[in-house]
Amino acid sequence: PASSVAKFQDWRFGLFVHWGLYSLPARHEWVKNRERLTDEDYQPYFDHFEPDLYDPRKWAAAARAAGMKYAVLTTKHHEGFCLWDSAVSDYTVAKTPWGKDLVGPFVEACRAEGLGVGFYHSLIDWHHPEFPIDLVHPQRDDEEAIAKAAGRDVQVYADYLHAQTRELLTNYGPIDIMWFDFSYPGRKYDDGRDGHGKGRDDWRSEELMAMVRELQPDILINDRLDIPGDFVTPEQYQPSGPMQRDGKPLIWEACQTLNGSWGYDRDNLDWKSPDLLVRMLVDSVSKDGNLLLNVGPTGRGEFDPRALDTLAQIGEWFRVHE
Ligand code: FUL
Repeated sequence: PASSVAKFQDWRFGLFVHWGLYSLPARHEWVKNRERLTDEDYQPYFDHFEPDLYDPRKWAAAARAAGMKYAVLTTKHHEGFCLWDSAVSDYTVAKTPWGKDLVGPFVEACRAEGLGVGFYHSLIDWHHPEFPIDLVHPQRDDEEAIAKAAGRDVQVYADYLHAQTRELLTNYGPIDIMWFDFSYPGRKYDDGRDGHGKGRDDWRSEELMAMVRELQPDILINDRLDIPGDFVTPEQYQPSGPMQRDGKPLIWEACQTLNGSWGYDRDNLDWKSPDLLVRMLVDSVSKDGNLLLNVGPTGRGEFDPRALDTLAQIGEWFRVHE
């Protein structure tokens, strides 16, 4: 709806939060993939997931003070771990030592701070038993795993995806943004074999989008379902001007990291300066877009002091210039 678009464009600046089991190894949210980790290798992060420092009111307050107007949380990233107590999965926070929902307190904290709320949800799932081993799967080089996975049915996974999306958009009140993520296209192996890349037919994207709109009539949906959405999502780059397609303006939101990684990456020292980030924000706004700036909380659930300091300095820029 036009009113949701107007609100979104008025917000301009949001917080992206990438949080999951990968926050424990603290070396990029693709760690399972990059290091070809098996479910078994990855299990210790699940068994030790206990974010005792989690206080989303602190996150929301830091976002607000930085001039941000909305926040988008990863309810599930590619690793498949669910930050809420999903009825259709055991691979959830409810089954870890922490034992309770993380999404509800996040939504409440954002609302209390006057922030809009969005859910990032991965269409990729490196844990689900029916998610095919495609060319970009952690087990892509493991012949035995590939042979075992031969009969996997992505439609069973799609049912799961739809059921989880329904839970998320039913149980937490009004949600402003649904940010689906699929980051690699369907491809074939060099010898022509199907690489099991996925797209709209695998996710049943039209049906999924219709359900999202039915459950949350005012929501905005991004463009990563392999069908057009309400806004487009340039990732880690700034477009050269106002974005458009066929001569018509597009609603857009650039997403950017603090240091190149979305998940907490403790030893990565490549931090963008607050000055550069302010320039990125000004650049986005001057081109009629939004900026969604990411923080990857630690495994214990707090923002790294370097992230907090950066947010505070952006807030200081607002204080001086607003
Ligand atoms: C990408 C994902 O693969 C990254 O891990 C991150 O979530 C980014 C925002 O989208 O496509």
